[in-house]
Amino acid sequence: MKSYEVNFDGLVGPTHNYGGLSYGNVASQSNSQQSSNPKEAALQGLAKMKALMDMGFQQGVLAPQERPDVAALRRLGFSGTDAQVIERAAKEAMPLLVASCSASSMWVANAATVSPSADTADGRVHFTAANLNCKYHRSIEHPTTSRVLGAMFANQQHFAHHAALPAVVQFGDEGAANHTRFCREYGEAGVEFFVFGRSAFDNRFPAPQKYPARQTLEASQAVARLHGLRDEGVVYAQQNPNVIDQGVFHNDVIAVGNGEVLFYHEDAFLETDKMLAELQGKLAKVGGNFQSVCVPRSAVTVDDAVRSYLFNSQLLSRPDGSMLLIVPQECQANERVWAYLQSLTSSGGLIREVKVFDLKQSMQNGGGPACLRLRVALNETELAAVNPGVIMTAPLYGSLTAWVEKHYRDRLSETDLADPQLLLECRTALDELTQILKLGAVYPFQIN
Ligand code: SUG
Repeated sequence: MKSYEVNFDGLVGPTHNYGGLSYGNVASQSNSQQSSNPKEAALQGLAKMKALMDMGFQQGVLAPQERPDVAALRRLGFSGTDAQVIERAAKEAMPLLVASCSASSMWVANAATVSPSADTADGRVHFTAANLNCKYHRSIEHPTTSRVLGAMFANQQHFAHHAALPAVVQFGDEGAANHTRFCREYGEAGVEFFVFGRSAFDNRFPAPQKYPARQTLEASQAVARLHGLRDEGVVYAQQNPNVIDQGVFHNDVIAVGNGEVLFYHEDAFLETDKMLAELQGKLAKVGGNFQSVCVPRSAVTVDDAVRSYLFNSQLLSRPDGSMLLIVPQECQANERVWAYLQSLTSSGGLIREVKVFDLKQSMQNGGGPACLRLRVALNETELAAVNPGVIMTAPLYGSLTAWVEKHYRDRLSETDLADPQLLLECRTALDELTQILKLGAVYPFQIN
């Protein structure tokens, strides 16, 4: 049976703004308080989806969340009408209002961890929504994420959904941003690679000194158990705490994998040789030939990687077996990174082509091409069971761009977030979106 990797990209929501909310994420910190352009952000994301679809890749779309999150503000003690809740929060606790307005659900690599059916004990595709427990503005995403994923993958025979792990720091889980899967074919059993930043219960593992390690070993292990993965199909590795302290807040800022290939920076991991040997051995057991491409620090520094997001690229398999790398334009702007990419694609290896995208609006909050997509490997039967409303087509692209043009502002600054009108605009837009994507009622304002 045919199988595919389907990229579901997060559609940027109408409140996209630069709140400076993510300590440890260099871009989020350095662009704090700048005014944003939500319309441009959404169109940049849609252009990437369209381009991948036009290149023949399977592409889907994942809906943004309801923001401002009035229900979250109510849980923090703000009361009255929805407009009063927003006005009071603006007056008494602006940082909480900013957090409740974040469009961070666009970075759907953090929405969930997904295991394809070929890896799981019950032969279903498993999803565990990420608790994103490290940052308040992201910790409020998972209930809606679960409802949206449930509406997209609504067939119990093929899809199993797990609620987010307990919302405490010991089980900090950032979803697919710290998870990669290696395989020969997407529909065949593979090796799932979980990368953690620290251990919550075992102090033999070193931890970063400056910035938080968002993903714990214990969270990764819990997800592997929930999904029914075999020990022989799982490899755990620790992220180098020194690179977390340099701004590598997720593993997908320093490594990306696809098929049988891991593309990574020399400083990405601890005990790299042991990890590579385990990946090689376990992939060989399912008939795969593991290959790694290490980018030396002499060619690209960790700082270059953080600024350019070289590794936050999408590594895609083409029908002839070669691979294509989708990178943000910041890679072209960095001389060393661009020179490295030229040498990589001309070296006769598997990665033959680089395509550059302008995702500046998202990049300025630390989200590159890979952050914006959730990969779901599906066989033909499973793909047919996905809600067809969320699969990208030329008409859907047309509807979504028209929807963005109609509803989105082209400038948003912190003071705009206090405008109750923004809430009404967002709800009107999202109500229409659920009809376009045929999701049913998934937002709190549609349910309560
Ligand atoms: O969680 N930025 C996101 C970026 C997530 C990128 N995702 C992956 N690497 N997979 C984060 O730090 C910034 C929001 C603000 O500051 O307004 C933010 O949440």
